[in-house]
Amino acid sequence: MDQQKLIVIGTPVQEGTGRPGCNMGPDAFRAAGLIQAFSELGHKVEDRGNLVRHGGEGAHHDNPVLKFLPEFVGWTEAIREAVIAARSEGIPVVIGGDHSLAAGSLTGNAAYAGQRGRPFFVLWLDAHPDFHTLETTTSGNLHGVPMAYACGLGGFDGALQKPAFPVDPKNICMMGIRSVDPAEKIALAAHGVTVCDMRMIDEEGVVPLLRRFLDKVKAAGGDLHVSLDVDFLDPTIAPGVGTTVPGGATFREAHLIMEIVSDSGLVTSLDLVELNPFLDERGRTAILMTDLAASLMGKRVMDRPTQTY
Ligand code: 5AB
Ligand code: MN
Ligand code: MN
Ligand code: MN
Repeated sequence: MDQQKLIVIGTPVQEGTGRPGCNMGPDAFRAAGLIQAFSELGHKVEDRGNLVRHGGEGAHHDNPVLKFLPEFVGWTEAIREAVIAARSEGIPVVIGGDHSLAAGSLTGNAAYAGQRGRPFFVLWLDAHPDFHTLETTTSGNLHGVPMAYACGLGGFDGALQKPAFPVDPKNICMMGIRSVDPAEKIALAAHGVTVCDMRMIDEEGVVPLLRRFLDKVKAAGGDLHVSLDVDFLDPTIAPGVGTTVPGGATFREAHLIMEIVSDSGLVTSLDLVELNPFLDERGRTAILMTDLAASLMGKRVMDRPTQTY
């Protein structure tokens, strides 16, 4: 990847999960050396510090299980605004914070692309599709809704503004999926989202699945947003997250994805989400996530092509 300007935006959001701790995520990324790792790769890095959310007052929806809806609305607005501003200068790297922050980062980055007539693609690395609406969620935890919101699905009316440039569900590739609720299953199929679940990864491997998607992004001349949820990774290597699901991506699968996406030179924005330092073991999850982000931004063991005999 060529030298880029990376703009790091801390978003200490934790209201979207059922448990506290993700508010410490941005500082754990900094302690793990994220800023330095990016600089050492030759990028210009600007750390904009931690965002403060907007008010979100008055947001209401009839589903009684929803938790912290006004906070979610306030964060979404603040993040969208910050991301649009950052995107005009470089690559926004939003460090969370729980995955509800993607409601703002996806819609902000999609708006930037849409205003310039460029198609917008999403590589979603997660155990979960986060494809609930405010109507279908049964947990009420709003880190389960950002992808459906960004696609402009119904079921958010009255609570949130419809995105001006909704993400086309056919431009999404989800990988690592292994926990899907019934309503999400129906919505994903109805909207034609590409879901590479863990079985597909086991059978085919990450490389062909990823290459097919990257070829599509390249052919379309699109922007590419990567959203990396800690629980994409197997909990044995990444314990610092509230929503562990067994059977996740291995250390090498995750790095290989980052390396191949990095080689494509297509990435225009990134989210690093769901890190909960309170649940981590001596910073190992923060360090692994930081190393994956560095791989995505160009860190390599060797420069290719290596010599063969
Ligand atoms: B995460 C669940 N589908 O709606 C729900 O970690 C889990 O950002 C959501 O992917 C997980 O509560 C959200 C059961
Ligand atoms: Mn503001
Ligand atoms: Mn998620
Ligand atoms: Mn998840």
